[in-house]
Amino acid sequence: MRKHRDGVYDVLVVGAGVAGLYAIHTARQTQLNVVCLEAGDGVGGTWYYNRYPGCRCDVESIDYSYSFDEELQREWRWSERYATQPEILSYLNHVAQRFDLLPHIRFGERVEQARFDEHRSAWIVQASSGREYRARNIIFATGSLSTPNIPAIPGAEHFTGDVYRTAQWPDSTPSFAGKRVAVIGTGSSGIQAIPVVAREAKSLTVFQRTANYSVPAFNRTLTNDDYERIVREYPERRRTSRMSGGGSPHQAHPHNATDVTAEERRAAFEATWRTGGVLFSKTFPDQNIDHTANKYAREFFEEKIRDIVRDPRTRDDLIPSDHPIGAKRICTDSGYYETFNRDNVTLVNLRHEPIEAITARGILTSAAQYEFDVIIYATGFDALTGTLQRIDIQGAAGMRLGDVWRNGPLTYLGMQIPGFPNMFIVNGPGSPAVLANMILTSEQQVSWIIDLIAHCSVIGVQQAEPRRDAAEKWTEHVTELANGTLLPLANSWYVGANIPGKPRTFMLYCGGLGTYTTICDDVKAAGYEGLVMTSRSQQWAS
Ligand code: NA7
Repeated sequence: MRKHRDGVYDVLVVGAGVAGLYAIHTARQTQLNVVCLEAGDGVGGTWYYNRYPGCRCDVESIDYSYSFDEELQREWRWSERYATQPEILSYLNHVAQRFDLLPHIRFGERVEQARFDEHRSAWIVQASSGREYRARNIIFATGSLSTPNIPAIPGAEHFTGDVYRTAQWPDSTPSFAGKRVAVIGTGSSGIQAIPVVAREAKSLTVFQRTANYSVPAFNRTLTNDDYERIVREYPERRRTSRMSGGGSPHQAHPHNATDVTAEERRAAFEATWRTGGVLFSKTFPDQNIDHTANKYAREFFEEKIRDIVRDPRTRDDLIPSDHPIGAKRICTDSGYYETFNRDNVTLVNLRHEPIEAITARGILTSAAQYEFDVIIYATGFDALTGTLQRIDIQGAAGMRLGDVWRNGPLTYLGMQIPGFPNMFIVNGPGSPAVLANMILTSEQQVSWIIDLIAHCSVIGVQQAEPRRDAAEKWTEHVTELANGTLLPLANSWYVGANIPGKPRTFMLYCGGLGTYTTICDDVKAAGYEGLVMTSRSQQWAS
């Protein structure tokens, strides 16, 4: 790998997940010297760590795959409609090998500090090995959901059984046969793991704090006929996805839920229910903005669940009552609700009996002491800001990211921060991130970032950062858009409510991937409007 003569890389990428791999590839294609530091021992990011049983992507595999290379797109065969974690991980390993990205990655190298040296216009990065790296530009491709949330439950350290975390699952899957297992958490991870663990364990007790909305995946294997059709339709499918709200080709009903008859409404909900998964949240265009439309969707959902779950009390406990459907990402399951009809499965509603402590033998709630051999934490992540705030990031004049974001994240287009020149984030706060297909959002943001870096190099600019007022305006816009929807109304990780003490602010851009892409393209076309660019001899703002 080449460096500049002064030992400074053009680009240092942090993280070798979906976005990081594409950043390495794009930097290389643009003739930039690039190095990537990855804390894990392999590529994959999210898909490297989340190895829990039942782990899958809730976006269809043919959409949740890179679109930048026609041949790659045509040659890779997904076996199922929703890919499992092992299949996605082998896909990402394939991409890393096929595009010769591995020589650029330093594995087992966690970034501990990144400090901007204003005189040299370079980032000085300290890594866990003790090595120091220097780069003109730093791209944090550290993922939206990469720092696990481990709740501080009193006594947790005294439990004498086995403890697992979905987000840090061991390489070899443990056997739960003959074991009494507890799962804490009923988000996407818990909902995927629970049916699989229940089939193996002697008993499974699910500790649920907030009931969630989950829609069956209707997963199936993909046939040769499917593939012929997919390859034929890919160009149009990708074009529609890139300009859509959520990065998938599926369109909402042409009318609002509040403007159609009860029969039409039912038929539309039934159709998206049968399509499967998160798409149910997009049945009608007004479903996430209008309380009445949302109520219709909730009522339909509730009927479905009441049809599946037999025990009346468990059924009631599984029906969400405190937030609109879609205000937390709808989960996608394979037999989740059916699992509660098994004799070996029990649901504990923590709203009725909160956890008081973990003891040597199990979990103590306000109502009972439960005994377990295994506790699985499926308790989510310190999302979007947590990973970056755990790194000591210092911008110009020693400004610390932790201080700048104390009251909530401030970004320009979700990719840059005033006072932090030549620093970029992919799928960070202020961007669509998980509200869209994250492979497409990664491609779009990385391409924009690398274009800007190349542009600066061509015109002799050493430093580029957003103006404070431009970042404030963008961040206000992100908040305003969210406030026009029902999305901030749940205590979700979207608003940081899952982490005690985290400032409550809706962190994602919810105007849709297509609109976001147009805005980013317009900013670029206007000569990177909103950025301050500094050369050795002059400084100008546009
Ligand atoms: P989530 O969706 O944040 O789910 C975490 C779950 O853990 C959720 O049910 C939480 O309840 C529960 N939780 C968190 N802390 C506690 C404590 N202290 N006690 C009891 N229960 C707790 O994370 P996932 O990993 O499942 O999914 C993350 C994303 O991955 C998902 O949105 C998809 O985009 C893919 P709460 O709801 O906070 O009451």
